[in-house]
Amino acid sequence: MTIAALSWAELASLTNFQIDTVNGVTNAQSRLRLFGHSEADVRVIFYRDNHAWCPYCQKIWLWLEEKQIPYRIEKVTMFCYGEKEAWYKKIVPSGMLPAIALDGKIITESDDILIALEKVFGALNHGMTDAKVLPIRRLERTLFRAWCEWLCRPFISAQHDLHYRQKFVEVMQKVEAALGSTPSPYFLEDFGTADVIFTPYVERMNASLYYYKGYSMREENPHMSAWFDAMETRLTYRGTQSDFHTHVHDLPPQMGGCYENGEPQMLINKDRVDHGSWFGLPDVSYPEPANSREEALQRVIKHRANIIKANPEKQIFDEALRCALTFLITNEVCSPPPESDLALRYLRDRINVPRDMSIYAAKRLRDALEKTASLAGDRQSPALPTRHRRDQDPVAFR
Ligand SMILES: N[C@@H](CCC(=O)N[C@@H](CS)C(=O)NCC(=O)O)C(=O)O
Repeated sequence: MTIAALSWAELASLTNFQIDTVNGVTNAQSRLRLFGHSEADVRVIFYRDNHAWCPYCQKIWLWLEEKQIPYRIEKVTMFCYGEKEAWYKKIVPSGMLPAIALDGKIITESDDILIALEKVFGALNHGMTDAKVLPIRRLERTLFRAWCEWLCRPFISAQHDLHYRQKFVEVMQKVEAALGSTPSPYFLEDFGTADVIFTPYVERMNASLYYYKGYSMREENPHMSAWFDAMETRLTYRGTQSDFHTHVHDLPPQMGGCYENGEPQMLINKDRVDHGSWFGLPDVSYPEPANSREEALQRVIKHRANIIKANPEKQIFDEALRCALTFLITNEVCSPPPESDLALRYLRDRINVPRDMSIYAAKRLRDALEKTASLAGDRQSPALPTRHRRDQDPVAFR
């Protein structure tokens, strides 16, 4: 039994999802964060990348959210997906992100930004220059370099790959020891700056090594696993958290290439991240919220005009998309128009977390798009580009 696609109005009546972007939980859609303060209290403008791909921006974002500092957000295009805004180049000629304006003064370089913010608003527990934090900051950079060497050097041989894997695992053992040295799941006794510093890249390491190397960082390292679980208890982190699918496809143009090792486990992982099932992947471990389908539905309804316009098969996509959303929200099978498999998979491959929606909402939406697409055919859309991501140019969505 299949049902007809619901209309946009019918779909809209099936979601009540709403968030308070200004005073509510951490979210990627907000342009202003007040945490109960008034707009007159805003002293910080935070310039971050439009898609929330930039790791150094996530560091600043998480810190501001944890400290509940009132701030305004200005979103800027990264070179890898579009043209840098002229107004931003006037403020920051290199175009680099992140930056902040603090009482009107522009500051760049994420570490300098945190140090400047600490001077005005106080540290997040142990601060950037604390004697306990400094060695953890150095360890983070050591892990970062070991990750880059393994992931971003062209694959030459299994032996070569194994060499860099071993070097990475050696540093990872030091991270495990550091995490295990306090009773808390965090780097120090309590959550603080050290955890914020580690967050962006371990999230990206977890995704990329799973997909390109068949190595599950979160599952293979018990202290790291407990650290991720603890981070996910924080609504601040959940709001900035991305997923495997987003990261593995946003990293190649940013890193200048990510290289597969072709091992059997890697091939299994890659297929799973690209084609599903997305449930149970080690990119998240907190339980799925009850309203994840409603969230996905609300987000698509809000942006449907642009989502349809950006689709290469826009003529048939309106109905196909309504079919997938009908299935998403009612769990009733809805047959999409013939040959709409490519159009549905085009969107499946471009849902971004947390830019578009939270992690479980994205899993639900990808799942509904894939299941609906499979009723129309088994054609896969062309692989996502790796040198640039201009398919994601925000200009198309303004
Ligand atoms: N050392 C800098 C690094 C910042 C950086 O590499 N930013 C990248 C994005 S993560 C950037 O702005 N690249 C220019 C662009 O992609 O448009 C910091 O810590 O802030």
